[in-house]
Amino acid sequence: MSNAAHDPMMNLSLRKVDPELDAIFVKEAVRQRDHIELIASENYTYAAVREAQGSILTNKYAEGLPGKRYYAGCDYVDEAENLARSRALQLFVGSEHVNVQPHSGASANTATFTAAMSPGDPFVAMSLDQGGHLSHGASVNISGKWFKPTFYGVRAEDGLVDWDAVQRAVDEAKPKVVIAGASAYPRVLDFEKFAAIAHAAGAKLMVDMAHISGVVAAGLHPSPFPHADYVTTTTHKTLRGPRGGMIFARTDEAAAIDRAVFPGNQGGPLMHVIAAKAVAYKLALQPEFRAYMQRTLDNAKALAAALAARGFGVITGGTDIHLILCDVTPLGVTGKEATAALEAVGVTINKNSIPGETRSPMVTSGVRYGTPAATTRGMGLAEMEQIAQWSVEAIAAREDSAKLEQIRREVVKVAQRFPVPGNDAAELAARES
Ligand code: DSN
Repeated sequence: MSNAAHDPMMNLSLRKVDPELDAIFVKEAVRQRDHIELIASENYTYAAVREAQGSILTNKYAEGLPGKRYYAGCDYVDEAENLARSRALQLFVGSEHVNVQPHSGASANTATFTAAMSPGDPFVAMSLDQGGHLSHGASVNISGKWFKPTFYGVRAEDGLVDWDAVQRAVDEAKPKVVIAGASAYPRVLDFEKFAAIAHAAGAKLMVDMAHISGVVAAGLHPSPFPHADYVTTTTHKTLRGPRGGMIFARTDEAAAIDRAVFPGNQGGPLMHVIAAKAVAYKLALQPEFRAYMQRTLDNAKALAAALAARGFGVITGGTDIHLILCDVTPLGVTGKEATAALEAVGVTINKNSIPGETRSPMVTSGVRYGTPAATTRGMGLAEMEQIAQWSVEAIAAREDSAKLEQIRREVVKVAQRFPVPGNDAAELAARES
């Protein structure tokens, strides 16, 4: 009996099985087509990555590591995971060991914490409101509940890492781990200097390169290797792979990291996602990826300059990477108001705290822009200038719905000139309600 005869639902398309959900996909595809995506942590992944991520590898359980699984039938998923591992090590020159199983950046961080520390142990990290990440010790996160963070930040006068504060935090806390890495820091992080401070205090250096892993892979940001003892990352931001995480470690920390991922923090790895990571790493090794990353950084510099020219308070005066942090109070708005005005015209950014922040995280004085997604669509310097102009116009017109609608139509026209990978424009137009 064929599977279709046994259960006719097995081989039907999403459109046939679940029109309600399919209609949501169409709406999201239209949103992606008609909006300009400038959230610094987002990107559009490759067709080949989506193919691997939607593949039959989702059917397989494979607890353990290649060659050492708890289930039979893992020969081929072992091959896929080994490809992901060897390509990751090739991509990040100087790395020694990698675990490609973490489901996300936050779970990679939690696993690393549990490998490197015991509950109650002290560590040092950049505070969330100065550019750090939730999983680096925020009181609402497991990292802040189970471990003991002491924070450093950036200097109020120039927005750059406050090295005196880093040293002070290390002297006071006597940490097991120092974390370097941020979600809203637009400049190069000096990993060598972080390593010198951490190691002199007998601490391990953990670098969270989630935002910049694509920039590092392309050789356009100094590498955390060989300075860091642990390096965590997501795989879907500048690296442009599937949504997920991974952890690099020195050889002598390899077993502890592997145990912390499984069985410490996770059960079965997502083999379809691991296969998709392998595809993304292969593509990141190509010269086209380096060229893409260079265009992303060129766009970010151009956008920072164009925003500054229109009155945005660009923190640190510019950017070295793919993201820009701005104080919007010189324009007479909060981060929340600026984000809402831009969303109304189809330009998607996020509100963000800025150094010396006085407002709550739900309001903020700043916004964050990023260029990885728009650059993947093919946008360039002219579009960056245009985005800055729309930004200032939308903020000025935030109470004027007719003007906002006029800008939104201009945004849609430009956005549709740059197709979203995976969106078939003709099919989408036909299905749009
Ligand atoms: N949520 C991501 C960001 O936007 O930076 C970090 O995980």
